[in-house]
Amino acid sequence: TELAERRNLIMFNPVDDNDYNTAKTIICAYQMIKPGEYARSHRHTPNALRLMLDGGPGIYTVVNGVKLPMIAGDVLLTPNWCWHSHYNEGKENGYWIDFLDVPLVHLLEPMFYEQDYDKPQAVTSEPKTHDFWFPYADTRSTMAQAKPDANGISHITLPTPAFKTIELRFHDIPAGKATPRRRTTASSVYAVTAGEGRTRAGDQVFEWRRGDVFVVPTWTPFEISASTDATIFRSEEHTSELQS
Ligand code: GTQ
Ligand code: FE2
Repeated sequence: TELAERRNLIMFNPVDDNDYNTAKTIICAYQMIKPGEYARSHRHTPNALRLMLDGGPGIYTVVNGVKLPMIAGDVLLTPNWCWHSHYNEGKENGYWIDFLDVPLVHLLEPMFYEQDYDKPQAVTSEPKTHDFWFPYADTRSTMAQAKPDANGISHITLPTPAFKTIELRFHDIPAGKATPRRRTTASSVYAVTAGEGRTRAGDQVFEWRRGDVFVVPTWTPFEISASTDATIFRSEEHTSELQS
């Protein structure tokens, strides 16, 4: 971590000469934080969010001075130009998935980045609830109220007014259920928080389970099916969405 900005593994799509993007407008990475470590504070114009996978007590992120816990299943936002740093004061490794719209900002051009390495970010508050923090316990209770669609799949969309182009959803797909085959102009990355299943995208099939990430390229027909009860998180970037 003295040499790298973050202990992260970026999931680039090995197509053409690409060496960075996960989807056309999104990069996705696994990030790890070991006990006693902290990821120093910086801010950038790309929007970022994290989906916590695994870890014990004492792992948290600080966004503009606000301290937010990171517990498995939690979603944490760091909207553009917010200072953010991550900490592990516990005994277990922490693992999460980062989603950033860096490739979109590359295309639009205004990439700005600032760092503040001299001291850890000062914590000014430690709220019980916050607009940038979606605890998994709340996600589960909201999901319990959701009415399954015609295919038996329940969805919730996280209220994220700070994000203008990224939509975040959780999907509960019961064992044996599947989405209809469809395609969309949106750019989507999916992360599995529970269960197992498969995604058929074009003529390729990907088996997945908890902790995995898969991407469906825009305008590729796909369907997602669960072999055990499964929960999938979707980060989708779109200006306006067209489906067929
Ligand atoms: O944690 O702030 O995977 O700035 C890539 C860029 C994580 C972060 C990444 C970042 C971060
Ligand atoms: Fe960052």
